[in-house]
Amino acid sequence: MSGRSLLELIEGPEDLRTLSHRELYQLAGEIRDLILQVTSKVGGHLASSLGAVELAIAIHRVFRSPRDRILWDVGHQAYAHKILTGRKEGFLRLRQKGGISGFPKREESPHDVMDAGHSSTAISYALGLAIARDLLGEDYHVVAVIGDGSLTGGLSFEALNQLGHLKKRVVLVLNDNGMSISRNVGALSTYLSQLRLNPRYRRLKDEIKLLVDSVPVVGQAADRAIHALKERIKNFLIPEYIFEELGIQYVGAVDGHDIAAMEKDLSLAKDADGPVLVHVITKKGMGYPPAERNPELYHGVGPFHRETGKIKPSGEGPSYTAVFGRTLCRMAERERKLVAITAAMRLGTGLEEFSRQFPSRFFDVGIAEQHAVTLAAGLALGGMRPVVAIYSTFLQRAFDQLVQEICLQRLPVIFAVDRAGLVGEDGATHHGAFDLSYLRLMPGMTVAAPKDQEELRDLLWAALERHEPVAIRYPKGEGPSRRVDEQPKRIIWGTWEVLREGKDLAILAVGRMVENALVAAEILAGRSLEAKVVNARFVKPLDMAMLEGIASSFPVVVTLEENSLAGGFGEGVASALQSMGFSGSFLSLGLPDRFVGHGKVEELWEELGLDGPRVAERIWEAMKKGKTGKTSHFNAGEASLRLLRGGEGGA
Ligand SMILES: Cc1ncc(C[n+]2csc(CCOP(=O)(O)OP(=O)(O)O)c2C)c(N)n1
Repeated sequence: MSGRSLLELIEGPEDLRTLSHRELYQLAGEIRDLILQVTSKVGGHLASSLGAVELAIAIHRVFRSPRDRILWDVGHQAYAHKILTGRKEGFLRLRQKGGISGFPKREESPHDVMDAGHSSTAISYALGLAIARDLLGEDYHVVAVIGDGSLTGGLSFEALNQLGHLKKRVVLVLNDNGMSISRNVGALSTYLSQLRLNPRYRRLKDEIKLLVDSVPVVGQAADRAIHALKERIKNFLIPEYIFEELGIQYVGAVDGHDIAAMEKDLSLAKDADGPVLVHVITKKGMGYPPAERNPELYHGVGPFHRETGKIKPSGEGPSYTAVFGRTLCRMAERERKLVAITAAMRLGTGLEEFSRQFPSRFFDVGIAEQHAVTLAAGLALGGMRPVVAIYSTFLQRAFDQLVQEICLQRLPVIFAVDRAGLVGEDGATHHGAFDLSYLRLMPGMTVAAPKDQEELRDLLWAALERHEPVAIRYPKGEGPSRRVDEQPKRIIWGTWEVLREGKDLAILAVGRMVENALVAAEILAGRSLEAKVVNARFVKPLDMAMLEGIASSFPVVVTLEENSLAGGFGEGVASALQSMGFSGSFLSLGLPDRFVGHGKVEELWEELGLDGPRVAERIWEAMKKGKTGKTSHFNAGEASLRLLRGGEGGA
């Protein structure tokens, strides 16, 4: 092999066609190198993407993107696809503000068929595209690449059900590495590992068919009866493929790092006139030993040392997630009925230790948030105390279950809503921007948000004493607490906490924004504006007693939250103030009514005017205008300062 770079020659997928198989493997090595170079600096979905390099090459050689539509479920494994489709330079700015996204994104490239991020959507999208194609008389292939983990999501089954029925021409590529983020779980996973581990399975099927068919039939009269009997014997003896039972042809299993073998099977699938599933076996983390050894750790990883694989510490103090995990173990020691549920995020939600200490009380349900919530409802009906740990963005999937199965019946389930607020580099699909809005509207749901990790511990213990639904939302990463011991402090349920006294205005801040409010108050104090700062740790119900006191003694009330302003805490406070007859001015700061992109959290706060100095500036500006104008409504960027007199303002 020459020393020249092949990647340099690849401007688009068509450039792959001229390369020999030997060169393709060299190219795969160069792609892996680039992925490692970039993710070791900025983090990303490393192990999944390393596992899908040869797969991306084979697919792009057999199909013609963007004419043929290639869909990557979740999209976290699509780095090689990005690099092969004209974004190798852009890849250097992966996940950075203004740079390319870590997931497929339509605005980024015609090769990205849909915006992805949440799992188990690709088969539905693919079927939709295939129906549209046929109705419009167009001619292209639709290829959906889905992992064995994502196949466990209920949405995938709903789509398979209709795909097998309509028999549309779609190629499904099952990228099976035996892993979700953690080891994949469930009956389907066990079934797939049978197919994966036993290459004789397919041969056995063919052999039985041949054997039964070769038994001679004697005489005309016996012909039909014996034919029927033969079919029954075959059905009884042959281990059927679940997919074929659903009407989807099965091809494989094929080695997902053997480009030629995959090209052969993909070409076969391409020529079929109905739905085909190509079962591809890949190794998560392929080509980078630390990720091969521990694919769970390197699934979604922060910056790491490339030579040693050592992950760089992200900050001082324990993360909220770690405090949740540790506290839950202590709670489980005290409360024997406590059970913990995760939807395929054991590590991410901090439940690793719990799963080890209490294996019979730990449930990983797969990527199945709706089921996780309903399972919790069943467990609660059966007398258990379930704690469901799900990221804010993924809990969106279970909106209806939260309403119907939990709140309507006032079941005592605790929701640990991790990754609330901005998550940074994963961007729009992963920000926890809406949980306060969607949880607030549910009757009977208590919604709480700690200002730091210690308060998370205290809220969890306090929630265990309640016999009603409680959601506690907290952000990614570390907070202000440097050390968190295990002894909880008592919290009076439903109360807010005054952190700083002032007389000119009151800032009511939620969760991580409490710190920013304190910074803002300090800056405003330098301009002779004395701000009272309140830790509004209960978003629902509000601390009405404290709010009434504030409404009657402050001319200006400001709310600050890391949630969409639409339906968020600020709206709740505004309508409460209005019903109290508050006659002062109100300013509400939070996430705007648009999707926020990716970048470091601090950069995004800066862009949105939510870091301490910008919060101070926005309050200052709004109050300056308010003081001089004293009219009904002022705009301060995304925020508005309004008088809440005479039925005006509100939400
Ligand atoms: C609805 C939803 N829940 C959870 C996640 C988090 N998540 C991202 S990838 C992943 C595992 C996917 O496993 P698999 O499809 O097998 O892909 P692999 O990473 O193993 O290649 C999970 C749980 C998500 N993206 N969407």
